[in-house]
Amino acid sequence: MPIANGFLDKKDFSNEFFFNMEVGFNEELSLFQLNDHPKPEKMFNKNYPFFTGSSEYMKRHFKSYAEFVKKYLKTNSRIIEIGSNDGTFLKNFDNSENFLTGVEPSKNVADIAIKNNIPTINEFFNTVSAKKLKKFVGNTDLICASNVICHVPNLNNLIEAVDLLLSKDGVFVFEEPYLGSMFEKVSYDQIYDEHIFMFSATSISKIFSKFNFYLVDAIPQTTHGGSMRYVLKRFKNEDNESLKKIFNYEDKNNLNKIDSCLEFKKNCEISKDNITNKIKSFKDEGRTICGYAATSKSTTILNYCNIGTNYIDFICDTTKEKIGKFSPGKHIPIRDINYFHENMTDCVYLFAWNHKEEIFNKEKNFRGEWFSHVNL
Ligand code: DWN
Repeated sequence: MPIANGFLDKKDFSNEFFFNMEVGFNEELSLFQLNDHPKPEKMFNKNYPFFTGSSEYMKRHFKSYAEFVKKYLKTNSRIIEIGSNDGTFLKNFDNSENFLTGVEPSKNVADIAIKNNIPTINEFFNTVSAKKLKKFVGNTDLICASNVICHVPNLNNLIEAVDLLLSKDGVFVFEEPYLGSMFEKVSYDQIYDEHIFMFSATSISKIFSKFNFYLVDAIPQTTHGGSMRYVLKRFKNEDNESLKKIFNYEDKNNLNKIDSCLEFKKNCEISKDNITNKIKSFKDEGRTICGYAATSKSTTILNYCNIGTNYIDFICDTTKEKIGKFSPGKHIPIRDINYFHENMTDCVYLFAWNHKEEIFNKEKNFRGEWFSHVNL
């Protein structure tokens, strides 16, 4: 696999980086994870091309996520967001009532947040940056993250950093793609270099209890094709019925055992055959195909299923940092959305299937066939 967000120029084709992507399951922690991964600096640097604010739906989601966590704040509480990207989440708080700090390793996205007056430190969140932060922010009542914790290879160090900064009755809340949803939808495109872990409530509870943090709530989210919001504290609440239900679901569906992974593996192979046969039949019928949204996820699909420019003419996307470049590994040209509007193909592979409502709403004039490896 190449770097999922490593969109590149023609001149860089010959020295493109590839790694062997393989997943494993840690039975002690019930943790689905990559066996090996590229160094974080290879992915999160001054050229990271993903901006949280690229989806209107996600902006609304972050507004309601901010409303949800406000109950944990006191006057003058400090909020830290790990992996704060362009500040889309933090901008829902008033910096004069609560003190905000974003910690974001990718310089280009951190710069956007700073430009929008969101105090942001351009660093990886770990015990080193946490010790520096502690000196000038002291204790924090709320630490949040979204689609970030699964990107951090050294979870032990991350939790130690949270422990260092979080006040005694502080709360750590984060959202991540959910293992149960990935298994149900066979959305194996959630697996790529950045996503080192695919969590379940069981794995989160087991990991954090080693550090005396307790999972006190888990709330399913529709974002990114099925995510889970986890709420962790240093002490246990009274029994939470909805959390119990989630643990029961995970038990019943063997999410804490390797058996569910082996079933998933078979389903991925079936999905790969189905999608390649579908694309081949479109071609045989003389229909043209393009991709919609050059997502990180599309890198997994295209490279795992060996789909290149022999099938897909171009991928359209709204991100200016991707437009004019080529997709990682398969080198499909990335065009802007106007190009798609002027050169509509007969069929469109929706790579951002997780944003389908937003995209279908924008593309009402498209009369051809949408398709994807998951049900649309
Ligand atoms: O965890 C991660 C999630 C949150 O975001 C990261 N590792 C990277 C990224 O994953 P992704 O690239 O699969 O994210 P999305 O949100 O599924 O796709 C974003 C891409 O889709 C951007 O390149 C913009 C594009 N897009 C578009 O062209 N038109 C998105 C929308 C909503 C649109 O209307």
